Amino acid sequence: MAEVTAYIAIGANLGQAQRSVQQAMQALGQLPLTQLLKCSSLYRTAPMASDPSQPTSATGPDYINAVAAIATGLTAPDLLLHLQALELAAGRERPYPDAPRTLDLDILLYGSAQMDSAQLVIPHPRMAQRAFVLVPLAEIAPALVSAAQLAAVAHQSIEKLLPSTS
Ligand code: PH2
Ligand code: MG
Ligand code: MG
Repeated sequence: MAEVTAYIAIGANLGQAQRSVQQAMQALGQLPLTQLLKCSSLYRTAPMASDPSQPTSATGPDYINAVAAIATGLTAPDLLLHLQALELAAGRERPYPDAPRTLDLDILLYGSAQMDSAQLVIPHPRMAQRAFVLVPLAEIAPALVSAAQLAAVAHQSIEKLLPSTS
């Protein structure tokens, strides 16, 4: 089975957010055909709007964010289905865009794949605009994030909470 290294962004800002993020990391390692390779530290970040022209759409408590690296034999669409099942199991609801959430799991990178379907766009189209993605990604995969990319998001508030446990 060919294995691909994929990077998953983890976020939560409802309920026991730190716990949800840590549990999600463990759950990623238990997906079929999948091993957990690396986890970033946990970070506290202010809610950001997905659409910068709608800055008020991001509301609610601060997020806990992290990034995990996995090796997986799942296809990207199958990985997405498993991530959505983990979100649902964590009580995820989707009342409106950027609504506070108990768990969000986004595929950032899937090997060197590029895809653009109605369900899945890889690399994640907004990753370069988000310190809450780039900072933890740079922690576990420094070669994947340039200094210029980090500088471009340096004004966004992000606070390292807990060191990585792996
Ligand atoms: N996720 C979003 C929108 N805004 N803001 C922060 N700080 N962290 C997130 O994970 C996040 C967000 C959409 O998924
Ligand atoms: Mg997201
Ligand atoms: Mg998502």
